[in-house]
Amino acid sequence: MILGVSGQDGAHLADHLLKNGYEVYGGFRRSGINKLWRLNFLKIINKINLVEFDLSEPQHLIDLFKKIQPHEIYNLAGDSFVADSFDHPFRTMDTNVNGVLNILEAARLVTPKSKIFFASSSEVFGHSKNNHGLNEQSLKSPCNPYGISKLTADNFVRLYREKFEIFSCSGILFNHEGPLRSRHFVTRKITYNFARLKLEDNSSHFELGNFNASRDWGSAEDYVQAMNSMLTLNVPNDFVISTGKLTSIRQLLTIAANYVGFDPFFEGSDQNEICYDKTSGRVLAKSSFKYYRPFDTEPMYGDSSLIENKLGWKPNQGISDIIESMVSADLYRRKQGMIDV
Ligand code: GDR
Repeated sequence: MILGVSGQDGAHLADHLLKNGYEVYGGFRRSGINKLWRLNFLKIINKINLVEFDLSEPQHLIDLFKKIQPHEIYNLAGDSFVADSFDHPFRTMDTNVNGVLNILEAARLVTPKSKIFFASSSEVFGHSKNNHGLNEQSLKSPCNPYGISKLTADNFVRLYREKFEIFSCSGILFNHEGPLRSRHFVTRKITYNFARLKLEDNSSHFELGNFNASRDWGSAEDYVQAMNSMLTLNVPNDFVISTGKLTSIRQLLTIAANYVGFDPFFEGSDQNEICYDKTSGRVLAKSSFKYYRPFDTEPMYGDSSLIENKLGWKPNQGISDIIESMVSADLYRRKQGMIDV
């Protein structure tokens, strides 16, 4: 059972589980009905048993688990946009902490033998002093409401594991991207706009925040495989899932621009930086104060040696593969006029 099947990770995980012979129940929120485009894009919508769910209703989850009796539960639902969490701290805590607690309680009462995966985040590390090569033991010091909500949820996941012997574990996921990413996130914003700039000669440039911002970016397709393999263990454990490599926004722009045939050239700095096409002189992207985060997380990268040693998982796709596949999907969907928000 995947809670949050309509999101990027939910769709990829459903696809992965179906390919491995699972019967998949996909939980989606009533308000998410218009977001099922990902399942259509992967051509799996008719292979999943879709069920409505509500993380905020404990009794609803209890009834659902009673009816379905899931062997494995993946919680990929919740608030995921870090910048928004400053404007909605209560909602973030409610969804990401109470939602997790409701799942743990429902499983404890109804299906105590279910194995449960929870999606946590590299944002739990926040302002760690040494933020290079972060692993399961590194200091956790979140610096935004989203990171605090994820760390609190991780503590409940561990508590239920230790006190109630529930098989519950957290994947501490660094950024992970792919063609099914929503446009709120910077990688997809870039690939969506380069497809637009490529297909429409007269279209205008787009704006981003800080070109120097960098992240440890992996592939969502790779990361859902790690989630699934974590539930094959006999004893649950939390794992960091990352690539160990940092890439800046400027590098992402370069990869996407080259892929569609532009010759990217950067001028200026900070909030005045501009990315041009050197050949035509056309402005492609500009940095703008509007998209700067007042409290952005410092660049950090992970160390996934533990999951590699214990489960043999390691990332397959590099950042160029990921960005190129995203631009390619955006070009295709734009040409087809498909809905993909
Ligand atoms: P993040 O992803 O906050 O790391 O969270 P996002 O893609 O939003 O930002 C990554 C970095 O890019 C910078 N940036 C911009 N970001 C957005 N969205 N839009 C812009 O125009 C822009 N310009 C620059 C940001 O400041 C930031 O430094 C993701 C989510 O998937 C979380 O749910 C997950 O937990 C973490 O990754 C790990």
